[in-house]
Amino acid sequence: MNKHLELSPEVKTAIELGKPVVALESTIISHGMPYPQNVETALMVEDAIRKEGAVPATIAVIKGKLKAGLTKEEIEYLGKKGPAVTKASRRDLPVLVAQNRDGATTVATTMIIAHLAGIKIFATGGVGGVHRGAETTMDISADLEELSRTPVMVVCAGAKSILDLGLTLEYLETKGVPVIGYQTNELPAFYTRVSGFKVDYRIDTPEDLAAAFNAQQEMGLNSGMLVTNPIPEEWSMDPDYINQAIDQAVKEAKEQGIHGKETTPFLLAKVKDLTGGDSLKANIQLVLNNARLAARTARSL
Ligand code: PSU
Ligand code: MN
Repeated sequence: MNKHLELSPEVKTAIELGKPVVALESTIISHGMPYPQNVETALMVEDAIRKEGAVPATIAVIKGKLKAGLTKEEIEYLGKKGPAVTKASRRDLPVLVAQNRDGATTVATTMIIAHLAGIKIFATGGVGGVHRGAETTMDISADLEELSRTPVMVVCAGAKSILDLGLTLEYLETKGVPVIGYQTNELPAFYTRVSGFKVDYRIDTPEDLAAAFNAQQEMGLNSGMLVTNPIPEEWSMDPDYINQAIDQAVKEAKEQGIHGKETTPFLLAKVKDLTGGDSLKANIQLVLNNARLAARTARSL
């Protein structure tokens, strides 16, 4: 085992016995939702995974340790501290670890740590991608690069249209990352079930998702896989309403000169402010939905 890695007793036993384990990220806790809903959601998601017969492994960097499996206290700590916790993507790990610091893991770093721990699947809300205007800013999330090089299946609800979804798909194609629609041919756009873009393949069962991932690994392709699971119909939002809020958020980010790692958290918080509690409710439900699908898929991996 990697010397920087620390597994909780529950996660350690599950991995040793070959039981299904689902990784979860922590930037969604610190930067993705407000307190206390972030902590409530993180704990509900863990429960949902247990109910499906799998073991949840929430991932974060705590005092320089790469942790898979957090205590309730650690989740509460990350949730309460919120954006004051360092948002840790791939490039942040060396310094945080060497200096025994804390970090909330993005999709990229959650994949890295899951893979080090031997966990094959990870559930979250939305992934990072190519930002609107990236042709001049070059703002492209490290999540996409990670998907191309780390063999972990990421179950999400698509990407928010704070991003340029078309360019995000182009980038993933170039990098050889399969984009799968779960029971859909449409790329879901987080709050909505459709985006106007198509996925590469539609797969309809957890068993078939697992088979595709297993084939990828058997061939030694060593890349990740992006499974996009549409938000349940009853929680999906009106596209005009949510897209107006997103356009407004993108405009304000530009006016205020927000850039670098602040961009995504700024946009997430703005969209939430502009739509009150509506988008937060949808967000919570889609994460739960992804956790359940990931747990069922983990059983077949
Ligand atoms: N998109 C969301 N919710 C999130 C994130 C993105 O809808 O919580 C978080 C995830 O942790 C993701 C990160 O990995 O933001 C991407 O940040 P960046 O664009 O700076 O790479
Ligand atoms: Mn960025």
